Amino acid sequence: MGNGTSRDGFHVNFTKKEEERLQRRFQKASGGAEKATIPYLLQYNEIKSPFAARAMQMFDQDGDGSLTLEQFKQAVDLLGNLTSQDQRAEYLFKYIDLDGSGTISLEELAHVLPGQDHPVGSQQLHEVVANLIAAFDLDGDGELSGSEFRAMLDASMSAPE
Ligand SMILES: [Ca+2]
Ligand SMILES: [Ca+2]
Repeated sequence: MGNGTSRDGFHVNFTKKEEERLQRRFQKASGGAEKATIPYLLQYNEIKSPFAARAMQMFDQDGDGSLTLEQFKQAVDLLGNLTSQDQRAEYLFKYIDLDGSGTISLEELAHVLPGQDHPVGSQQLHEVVANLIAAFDLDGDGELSGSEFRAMLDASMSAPE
């Protein structure tokens, strides 16, 4: 891996104590391996919310459903910093809008959605994403604006996972 770069120049600030606690959690979740799967990590995360799962998926850069310690730390840091729903929505939007166009396209959304069973580029995934966009694309331009995205997020946050 050795992927030390993070988008947005996002950096991690933990006290020594927090850092050690996180490391212990990670060790438990990973059983000593280099990576730990997201469901295990979520068990040790006190911030239990649908957003926690999504945040972890965002840091799962290769989409294998597990995180390195470094990625886990970044996700936890993000969760600690984004406390309001507005901040979370804004962060997510910027994160997903890869080309900075101000709208989220099918490709951009497909890129961040893959979780366990949908490899990027699969037809199945594209259908899921196309349906998702269609459901919230109020102005019909085929992409999600900030407010359309927010509506989608609100809907997905309140839905039971
Ligand atoms: Ca875009
Ligand atoms: Ca739209």
